[in-house]
Amino acid sequence: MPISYVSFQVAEIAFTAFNLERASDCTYDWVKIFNGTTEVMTKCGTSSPGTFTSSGNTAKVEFHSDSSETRTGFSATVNFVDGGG
Ligand SMILES: [Ca+2]
Repeated sequence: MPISYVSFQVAEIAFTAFNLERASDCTYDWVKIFNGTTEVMTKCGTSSPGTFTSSGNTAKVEFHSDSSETRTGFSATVNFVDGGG
């Protein structure tokens, strides 16, 4: 009897530029990345998240800024790739 698979896709988020206000605890301006609904990282300053790949078919990027210090922000590309299975 064959074993069937349901293929699914995962999100691949690649940050190509990243420059936010810096703070030791990222309290002012930040980017948070969620794997599904689970927060996996908070980044600020020039500490780029690099490339993040979700484990399931949902991910979220949340950006917050306050009223002071303007920088260039971030850019990212999102691809949905075959996660196997
Ligand atoms: Ca700010």
